[in-house]
Amino acid sequence: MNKTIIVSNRLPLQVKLENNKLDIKPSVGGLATGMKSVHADGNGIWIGWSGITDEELTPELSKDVQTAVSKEKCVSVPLNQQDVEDFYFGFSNKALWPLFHYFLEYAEFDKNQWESYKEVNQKFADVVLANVEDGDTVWVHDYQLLLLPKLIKDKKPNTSIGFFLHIPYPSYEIFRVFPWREELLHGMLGADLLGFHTYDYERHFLSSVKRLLKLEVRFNEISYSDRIVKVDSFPMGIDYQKFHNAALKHAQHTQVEKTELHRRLEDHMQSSPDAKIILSIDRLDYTKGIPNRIKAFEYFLDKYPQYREKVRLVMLAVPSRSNVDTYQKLKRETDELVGRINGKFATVSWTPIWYFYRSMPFDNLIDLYTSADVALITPLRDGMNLVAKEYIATRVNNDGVLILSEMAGASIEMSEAILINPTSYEEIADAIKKAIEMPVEEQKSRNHILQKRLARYSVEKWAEEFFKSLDATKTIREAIVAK
Ligand code: ADQ
Repeated sequence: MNKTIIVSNRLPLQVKLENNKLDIKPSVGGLATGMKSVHADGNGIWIGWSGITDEELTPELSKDVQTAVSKEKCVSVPLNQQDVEDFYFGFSNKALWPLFHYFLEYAEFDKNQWESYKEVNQKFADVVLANVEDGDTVWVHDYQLLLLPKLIKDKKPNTSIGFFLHIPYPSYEIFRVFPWREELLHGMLGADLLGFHTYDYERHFLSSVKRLLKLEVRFNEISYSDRIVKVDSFPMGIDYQKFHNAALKHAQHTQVEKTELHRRLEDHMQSSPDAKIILSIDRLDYTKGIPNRIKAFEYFLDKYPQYREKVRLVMLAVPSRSNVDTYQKLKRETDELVGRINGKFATVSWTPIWYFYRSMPFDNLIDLYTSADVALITPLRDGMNLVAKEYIATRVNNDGVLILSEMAGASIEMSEAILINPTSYEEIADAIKKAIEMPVEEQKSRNHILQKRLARYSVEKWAEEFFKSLDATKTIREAIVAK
């Protein structure tokens, strides 16, 4: 029986090693949810790194990891510390991530790290090749594995290979800067179907292929040696019901069932019923536009002083890649800005910004989403942005206002939100005012449309559409062979 193999940098598991004891839990991320039905189906497997380096494992523990992950239908790719340093923190996050998000000034193109990127992609390929058979389908995810499709296709041409990029694909003028640009494109073109979040990313990719590789492109199909590679956009959705139902349940929690955060937020609302909560949630990443958001909030408090003590920005920043220096700098800048603005405006009874630098459990995430009158999401670049969609899914009474950056892929499907240019403090400040003053009826009518759309195009639907399209490429391949 043919099977489906999912490949991503990390396995959908949280693997912890404490006192030589393994603790393995399924992770709850969006991708894991979207793939759940595919992964649970038949004899499919998921290949990726467990999060534990070779150096941390004795041969015995290494066997234990394989046995434990295989119970979850996963196979782990062994990576050593140097791989993680050069391939992940190095090339993936210091070259590809900034380049693809238009942060050229942060991109470092280090030849040794590029070599490591190639070696690690080969390590992933070795594990895939040891598990794949003719007729199987392989779905590769994200920017850490751009070379993998070709490494598989070259050895196993009779497999269907899909690739999905979770981050933006930059315009040709940005991509052409990359020193190993042709090799990277050839790596991606090993796939039969390449998926992007938006039509613009798809268009940018096709333009790079045309201009750098001089390949023939007809609509969204590329003639590549004796194959046709299809390119399409598949905007990723969320597990809508999970967020919506959690919010419904949240509203019925008894005093004992409420989390500490829930109670604190309720106290806040009771003590100042007119005060509005503006929420932002993101990984602490320079692409997410955190400093410009804080500065825009300062601008708002300066421009509209009547709202001082009437609004609070609750900002959750999840620690991310904290051993990369640009992320450390961003952390310092964020801490300083929050401190400065709180110092400038705070009164004995009011702190304008509540800033949490940590990861929070799902229940607390729901506490925050459901308590927020406004969600302020201002990335400078973002492949999609699922937080915007999750906020809308939790608005069980249909109220609440989403302010969303035009630079997030999600803005294409969420035009009922207040869309802003994240570099304009003026626009953000005016959007905050508009959001706070928006009549409830208008909030509801905007959110009603958004919710209907999000419920329909869920993450399961996204995976289903991708597979349908990948299956169709199989039919085209068979027709070409038959000719
Ligand atoms: P990310 O850059 O991580 O993803 P995003 O799409 O916003 O960004 O997803 C973040 C996820 O983490 C959300 O599902 C959110 O619920 C969760 N999360 C955020 N803060 C949390 C916290 N404190 N505790 C626990 N969970 C938290 C990349 C791309 C995006 C793209 C996604 C999916 O950069 O543009 O939308 O992949 O393709």
